[in-house]
Amino acid sequence: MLIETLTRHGVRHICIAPGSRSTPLTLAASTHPALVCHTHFDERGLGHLALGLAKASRQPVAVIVTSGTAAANLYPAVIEASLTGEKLIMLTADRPPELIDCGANQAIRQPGLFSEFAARRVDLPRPSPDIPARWLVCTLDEALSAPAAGAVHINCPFAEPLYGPDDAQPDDWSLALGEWWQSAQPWLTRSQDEGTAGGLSVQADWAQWRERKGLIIAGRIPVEQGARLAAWAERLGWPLVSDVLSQTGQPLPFADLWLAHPEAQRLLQQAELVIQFGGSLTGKRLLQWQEQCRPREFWLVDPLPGRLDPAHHRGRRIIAPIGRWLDRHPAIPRAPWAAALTDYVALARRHISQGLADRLGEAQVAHRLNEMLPAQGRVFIGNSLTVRLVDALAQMPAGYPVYGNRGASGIDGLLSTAAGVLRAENKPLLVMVGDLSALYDLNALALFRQNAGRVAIVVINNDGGQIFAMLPTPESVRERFYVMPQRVEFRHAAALFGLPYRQPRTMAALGECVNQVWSQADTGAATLVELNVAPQEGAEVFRQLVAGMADL
Ligand SMILES: Cc1ncc(C[n+]2csc(CCOP(=O)(O)OP(=O)(O)O)c2C)c(N)n1
Ligand SMILES: [Mg+2]
Repeated sequence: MLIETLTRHGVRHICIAPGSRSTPLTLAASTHPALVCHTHFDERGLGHLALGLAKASRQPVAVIVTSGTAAANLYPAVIEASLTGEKLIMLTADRPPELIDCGANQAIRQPGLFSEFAARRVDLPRPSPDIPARWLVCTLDEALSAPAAGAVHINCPFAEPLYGPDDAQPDDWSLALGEWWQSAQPWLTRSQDEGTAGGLSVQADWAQWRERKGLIIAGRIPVEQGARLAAWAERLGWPLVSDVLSQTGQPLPFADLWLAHPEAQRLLQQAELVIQFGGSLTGKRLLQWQEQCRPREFWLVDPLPGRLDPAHHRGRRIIAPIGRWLDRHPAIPRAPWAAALTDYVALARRHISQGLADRLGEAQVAHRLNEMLPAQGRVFIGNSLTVRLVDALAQMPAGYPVYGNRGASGIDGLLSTAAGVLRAENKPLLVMVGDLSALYDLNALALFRQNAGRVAIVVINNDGGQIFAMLPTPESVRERFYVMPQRVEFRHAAALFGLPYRQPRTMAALGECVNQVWSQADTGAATLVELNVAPQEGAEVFRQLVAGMADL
């Protein structure tokens, strides 16, 4: 019944790890016709797999794990979802109360395990005929339809026997729900009267503001809204400075470089209104500019609650879906007021091509990323240097879905999250991660053995966390305590999981290699592509590009 209730809230994907205590949940999920079951033996990866599925499908995704540390391993995914808003439903099987705190095996205190990071929490009692079924569906419906973004934690104690009859056999207790079983609706539907204007308030002074000099910052934005935002900004004649996850097509690309130019900064200071859509800005110069700008008004529009503005601007925090907000705030055609910015973009573009030698390197790969993207595909970009270089040096096509984990920016579940993105839509997928990130989540390669879409996993092996070579880490201890080079070759990892492996040595060979993946007849296993690059070169080239930009 619990599993049936989930489907009434749009759950289609459910991720299951092995365990005995979770048997009633697992068996109910496995026989439910509306559910696609995904499995993984590692709960940390499983949580991230669900996160990726939720990102790309935009639906709530459920997870089933057994009791003990299995449940605790979902923590990183719960935290990431709390920051980026995906709806995850974590079903943690538990022992009944009489087996807690008394030395019973695999029994820990699970209620409240995720603390403030769970958006909602339901501590179920053990199943009992004394508690009516309508209580259970009502309680779950209420928790699952709550507007809070992030993970719902449902702790489910089960006493033995665990292998008895399940939901599939109707009994008097569940039959008490009557016609609910035949319907497709929740027992309790929830609606909130959101007031006037189609549930969205309009900024009363918008008609005046749109006549002035505005500037738009685009952070992380859902894919179909990025291109719309770009069109809206263009009509207004307002510059749009966008992050790698903005999906806007970055009409003014390479912002992390051209913002290093003092004249470009001065020009932007003329903006009277700055509107930021989406949080999580990646580029250092953009973050710095956003922090120090003092427009007459600063608005931040995003459906997620919370401030989302580390610079604590005085202004308006507007909680609204971006597309609907744009509908309510129509643009009027105006001539661009900062047209000279395109000169700085051109300057940055020339500066990049002059600064990058024609050989295989991280910065080169980032700059030419869109040549490698599969048609109608998706790209998942790992953290650390990878995302910074792509943010600064690439121009992603408008509306091309770009994914990443930029909430808490962990390197602990990137491959698993990418596997979730893949499984949500089965489109071709390019994954790009650093070597330590890949090692961290190595057993996620088990999720890439059988795929319905073509996949290339590009591991940029610069021998350790070379982001730390870009930061002012103390040189004497940099290698030992920060970079931690592992001197590994990923050929062996690919072999362990039976994945095809490539190790291109030139940019041309890399291009050929990924194109081969996109054009191969069979899907099947993902190809692991290892790029061995000079360890500190990516960080160093980037540092030089930024430094040189200021002098142009
Ligand atoms: C779970 C987690 N632990 C530690 C960090 C801190 N951290 C950020 S980047 C990084 C190094 C990543 O190395 P790699 O994946 O090789 O990327 P590179 O720096 O070489 O681009 C570390 C340890 C983190 N973000 N997440
Ligand atoms: Mg690295």
